[in-house]
Amino acid sequence: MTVSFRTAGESHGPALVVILEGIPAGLPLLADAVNVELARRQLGYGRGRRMQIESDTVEFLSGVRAGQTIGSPIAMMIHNRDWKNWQEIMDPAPREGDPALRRRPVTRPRPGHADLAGMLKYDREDARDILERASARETTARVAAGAVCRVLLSHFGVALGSHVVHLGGIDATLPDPRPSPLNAAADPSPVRTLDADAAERMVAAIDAAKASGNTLGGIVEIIATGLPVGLGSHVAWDRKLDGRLAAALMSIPAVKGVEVGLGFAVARRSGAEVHDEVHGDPSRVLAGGVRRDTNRAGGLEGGITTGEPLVLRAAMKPIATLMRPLATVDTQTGESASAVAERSDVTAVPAMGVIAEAMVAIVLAQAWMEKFGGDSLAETSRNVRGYLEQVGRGFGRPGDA
Ligand code: EPS
Repeated sequence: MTVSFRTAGESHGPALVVILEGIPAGLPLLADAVNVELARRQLGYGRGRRMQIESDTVEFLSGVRAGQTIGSPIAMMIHNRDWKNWQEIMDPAPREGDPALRRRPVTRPRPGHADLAGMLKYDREDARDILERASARETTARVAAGAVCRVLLSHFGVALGSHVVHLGGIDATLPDPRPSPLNAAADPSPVRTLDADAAERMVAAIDAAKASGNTLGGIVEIIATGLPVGLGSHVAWDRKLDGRLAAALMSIPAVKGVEVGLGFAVARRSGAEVHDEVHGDPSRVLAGGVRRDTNRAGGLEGGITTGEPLVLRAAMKPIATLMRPLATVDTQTGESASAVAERSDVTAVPAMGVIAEAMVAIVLAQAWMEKFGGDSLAETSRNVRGYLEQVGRGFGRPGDA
């Protein structure tokens, strides 16, 4: 059994739901562990009024009893408070007088959004049928699934964090080493960055973008520590963990690029400036009894974790809803028009970091359960202990027969 999940729900529908499978029985799990992550996702300077309407909390519908998982699918629901304002427009049942009553169709698709390609593909005359699901509101349900995966990983000493390294043309100066725990340092910042001076300039850039009806993108770094060597595999393309992490991050709305370790910079350096030299170090059990001088590989070699911190970056384009709209075509008339300008965010880069942590947690939990298996937490723990005993023995020492 591996870990899998599926979300459902529209941005202005009654609720978002997610079903998460493959979490072993016996994992202590309280709603608070999910709610903390949902709250983190709602923060960040540059969000629109919607975040004042919502106050996301999870309801467990199945899979958890008396504060523990029971091995069955974990179904979670998060209500959309804004739904009360959209009941007529989002009503699943036809209403008298349709379609006139349900007017306000969106026919001026936003360049850069799923609106236009989605309308053509799904043969819909109202872009709302596309944008409701394409909305980043859906990431709430992913963060809920990621929060549970995070609880599983943290049981084994794996910690995840993220911070904003670039926003709207402003680079943060990065402390080396990064603070630990990372989120305790990043979360208090209004833009989740570790550089207070850059944060001020980022906030000013967001204000300026808002004043001119524009939007901003940025880059976040995600770090996972405490992983053992050996998650993922080199043996098949779809088992390589770097590819799976990149796919998961690229699936986040508006993410357009992913880097592992040095990322694109590797192409400009020689081999001696890219690869991490290795020495024996029996004290480093998680890394298999070795130490690397550097971690330019970002914790992955051959699609397998090395036991060094996993370091990823995700780049987000500016949000496609501009209050000073771009040129588009009106799909009802075929005439040139200005794109629809609905209430939205100026930037959601700080939130994207939280969502990226969730996606990374889900992929790592998948890889964890593939590697160690187990229907109960006790069984998984036994398997982890046995494996760490094996790799912790290091090289040049006798193993089991
Ligand atoms: C979004 C547009 C805004 C954002 C929304 C994503 O929502 P609305 O159209 O209701 O103002 O606030 O993000 C969320 C609701 C959220 O929870 O992150 C979009 O079009 O993607």
